[in-house]
Amino acid sequence: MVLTKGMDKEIVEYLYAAEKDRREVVKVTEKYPKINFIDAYSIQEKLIQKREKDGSRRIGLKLGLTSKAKQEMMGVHEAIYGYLTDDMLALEWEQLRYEEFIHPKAEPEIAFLIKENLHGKDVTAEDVLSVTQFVAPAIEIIDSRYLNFNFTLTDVIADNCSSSRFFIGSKWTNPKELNLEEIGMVMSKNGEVLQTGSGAAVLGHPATAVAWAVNKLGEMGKGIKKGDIILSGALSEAISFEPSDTIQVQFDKLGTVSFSCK
Ligand code: OOG
Repeated sequence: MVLTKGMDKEIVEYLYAAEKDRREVVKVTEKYPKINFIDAYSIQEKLIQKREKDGSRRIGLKLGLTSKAKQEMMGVHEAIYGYLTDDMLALEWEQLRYEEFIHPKAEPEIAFLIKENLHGKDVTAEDVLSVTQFVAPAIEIIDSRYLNFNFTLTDVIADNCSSSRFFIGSKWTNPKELNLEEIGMVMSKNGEVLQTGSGAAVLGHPATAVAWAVNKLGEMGKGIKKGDIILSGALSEAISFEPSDTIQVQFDKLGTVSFSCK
């Protein structure tokens, strides 16, 4: 860890202000090239603590870079995780206000709704499924605070993995009724299909991705809790959108989730 106390506070303020002011900023590693993943997760934690001081509540986790394609694009071999807070939850029946974002993109995801606490370092996909009450279709809105979504892994972890908003569809299914890796997905914008994918794109199985995050948290004595919502990672590339666009994600068996923007 190369981070000093003054440095972490400065970075947290920098990223927090960028989000509040809806402003793109230069990536953190331009100024602090030596910071590493451990530093980045520590900055992320402090950023969330700052949100909590301002009244937000942690309600779950999100995974990122879970697809091989995205890992190769970034030249990394590991996924990343960030936190979801209650103010990130967006509602399907309300239009998203474009002015609240910097340069948002939408990603298709499968959400896990957790019914029991789960901690450990050897947690498996089966363990995750056994504490999952429901799975649901979801859309994550990512909105990196960095200029043109240009960042290193360290930068994106510090920035809470570009988290911004998320939608959970209204159909909830018992995961035992499905083979999540076989679920197909089609994402369209204004009726035009732009992305397709399958559950297997998420580290082979979305529950494997969640197990990875639980084990990673386990290294720090943390875990996931009853009531958590977990976004298991994008099934395809993200797509950008503008005011008056409508994005729809249709999953085989899992249902549909959509939003429009104004
Ligand atoms: C990082 C977050 C990506 C995912 O599911 O891969 C992500 C980014 O591309 O901004 O959430």
